[in-house]
Parts: sequence; structure tokens; C-alpha cells
Amino acid sequence: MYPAEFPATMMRMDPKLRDIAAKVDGGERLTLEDGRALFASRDVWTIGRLADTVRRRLHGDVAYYNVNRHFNYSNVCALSCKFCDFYRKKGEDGAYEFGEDEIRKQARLAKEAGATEIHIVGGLHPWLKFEYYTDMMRLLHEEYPQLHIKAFTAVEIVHLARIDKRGRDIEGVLSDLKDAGLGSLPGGGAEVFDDRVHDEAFKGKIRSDKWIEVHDTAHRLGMMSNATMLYGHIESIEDRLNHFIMLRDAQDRAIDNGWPARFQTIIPLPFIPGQSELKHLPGPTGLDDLKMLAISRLMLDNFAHVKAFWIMQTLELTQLSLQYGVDDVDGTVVWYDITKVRGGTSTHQETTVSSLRRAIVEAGFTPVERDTLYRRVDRDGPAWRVAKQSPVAV
Ligand code: V47
Repeated sequence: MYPAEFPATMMRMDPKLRDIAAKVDGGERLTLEDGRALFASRDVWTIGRLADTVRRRLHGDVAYYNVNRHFNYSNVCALSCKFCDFYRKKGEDGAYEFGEDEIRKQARLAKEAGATEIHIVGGLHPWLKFEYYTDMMRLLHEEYPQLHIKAFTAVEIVHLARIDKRGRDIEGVLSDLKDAGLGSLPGGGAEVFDDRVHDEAFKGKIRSDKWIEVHDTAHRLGMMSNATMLYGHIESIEDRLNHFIMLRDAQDRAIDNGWPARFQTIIPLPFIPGQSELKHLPGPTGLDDLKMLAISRLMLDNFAHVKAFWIMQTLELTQLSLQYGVDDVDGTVVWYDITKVRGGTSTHQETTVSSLRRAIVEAGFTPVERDTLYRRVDRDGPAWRVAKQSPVAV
């Protein structure tokens, strides 16, 4: 017999998490201090249980996935962010920009694969004209109107306002892109909302106030968006918590003002050192990944979804994260240039619908295919439509 001093029926919880558990039960908002206690605790099991409670309240046993394709129209970038393994300077080996034929080809492949969404981001190209971006939207939208275009980080939007000869502001740029076919904004470019980290790791990029301004403007114009946080490099826990609070405040603003759109999803992105200037750093551990995903679920009480981007989290950890607050897995992806296959240079990073569904089922959840706006999708091979009776899953 094993000794009985730790009975399984009386499993212990870090006592510092008790008040937080009571708040979660009462549906109360967690404070900055609560966030500090969560990060300080080694009791990842309880943190996971708490996040799972919130997740099940919102989504029951459903776990979403989507059939998508990412493409990066150019890796040429005026900036040189230290964490980035993607950018090249114009003329440098490996630098590229897509012309019309390549853009058309990417969209055709997406359509043939039955993708519901195409996710497009790129570097801050010093010479491409504003029309390049609106023409790209128009071409894709006119040829493939069913395909939702989720494109351009807030950083690119500000860049477009700077290069536009007609002096458009952020609202003008977003309106033009929306008129040309842009459906929503991805969550990239947020990194970590802190000036010290900004100046050290991504100087030259927009600061947090601008990033938030772009998303506020998109929400006012009726475009949904996402938010990310790049963690596990040189930021502190306090920086992560401030980032959460700033996102939560921005979401409150969208809701309180009755704007027609808001943030849908938080996507915590673990730093992948690759060949970046910060490659000497180890990147976050698996435990940190799970805690980040779970604490995102707990702190961002006004966000409907927490997404695991398996390209960065790995599919194995993504599967586990479904029990740690995650309700959404992105996606079939296919090609992804920003971070490479671990330990290598390949950008072919594809998974199949059957392996996504298998991972979800094995973790004890019901897989549901969604479109970009979290409406359920009915599918017949590559053909699909939004399911009848498909309220947006909040
Ligand atoms: O903005 C860059 C990050 C982001 C590295 O909105 C890195 O649905 C880790 O935003 N290690 C782009 N991350 C990806 C992104 C995204 C991905 C999936 C879904 C959605 C969505 C958005 O990737 C960049 C930057 O923050 N990034 N370099 C790196 N070495």
C-alpha cells in the first residue's frame, strides 16, 4: 500500500489561489494583483482548472478550428526588430515581394483547399505604393468573394498612412482597405506593450498607444480584430500583466461605446529564437506556455476566445492547452514564413483537418469548424457555407 498522508480526494491547492478561485466562481473580474499571484504560483494544475472553468462556461466542450492559408506578400522591411527572423533588406539574399501572379496563385490554392480565410501580413516595405495593398485586396475579393481576408497588422496600417500620398489617416486607410475587400485585422505587431521592451527589442515600431488606436478605429468602423502578445524574451511578468490590462480596457471601450466590432481572440505567441538577434535566449518553457494561455483566459474576461497558434506552440502542447483555457486552434496554415519549422529553415508548416480534429477529440472536446467570425461552417470537401442557425459564438 502507498502511504495515505496525501489522499487523492483532498488534493491540495496553492492557498494563495483560493481568493482567485472564489472570484472565478462569482464571475468577478481579476485584478493586477490576482494576475501577479497567478504568475507567481507553481500550481499550474489549479490555474488550468480555473481557466477551464471559464472556458467551459463560454464554450462548453466545443473547440474551434479553421481551414485557412497564411501568406506573407513580402519579407522586405524597413525595421530590424531583434526578435524577428523574417525580415530582409531590399536586395539581400532571400528578399522577395509577391507580384499579382503570385497573389492570384495563393488565392486559387486557398480556394481549391476549401479555405474559409486567407491571413496576409508582411514587412514594412519601403517602396511598395499604397495602391499595391488596395489592388491586392480588390483582386482577391473580386475573384474569391467567399474567402475572408484577414490582413495587415496595426504596424502595417500605420505604415500605409505614412506612405499614402493623399495624406490619409488611420481611419482613411482602414476605410479604403475595407472598401477594397479587407474583412478583419489579425492580432500581430502588438509584441509587448512596454516602452523599455519596445526600445530594446523593436525600436522603430509603433508603440502601444498607436497599436490600440488602430484597433479602436477598426472596431468603430465595424471590423473585427484579434490581439497577440509575444512573450518569453526580455519582458517581465509585470509587462505581460500591463499588456492584458490595456487590451481589457480597449475591449471595454468597444463594448461600452456600442461600437459595431471588437476583439475576438487573444493569441499568446511564444518567442521562437530561430536565427533572430535574440537567438541566445532560450524562449519560454512548456510550463510557461500553459500558464500564459490559462492566465490569458482568466485575465481577459471580456474576450470571447483564446487561440493556440500551433505553429508556435506545437500541436502537442496545443492539444494539452485545450484543458488550460484554450478554445480555438489556428488552423491548417500550409506555409508560414515568420517563424520556421523548429531548428530548421523550412516554411512548409501544414496540418490536416483530420489531425486537428483528432487532437481535439482526444483531449475530450467536440471539434467545430468555424469561419473568421466564429460562425459554424458546413463543409462538403472544398465547398463550404456558413451553417444555418449559426449565431456568432461569443
Ligand atoms: O506580429 C515575430 C510574432 C506575429 C517571432 O490574428 C514571432 O489570428 C514568435 O500575429 N517568435 C505574427 N513570434 C503572427 C500573428 C498571428 C498568428 C496567428 C494568428 C493570428 C490572428 C495572428 O508573430 C508578429 C510577431 O509578434 N513573431 N517573430 C518569433 N521569433
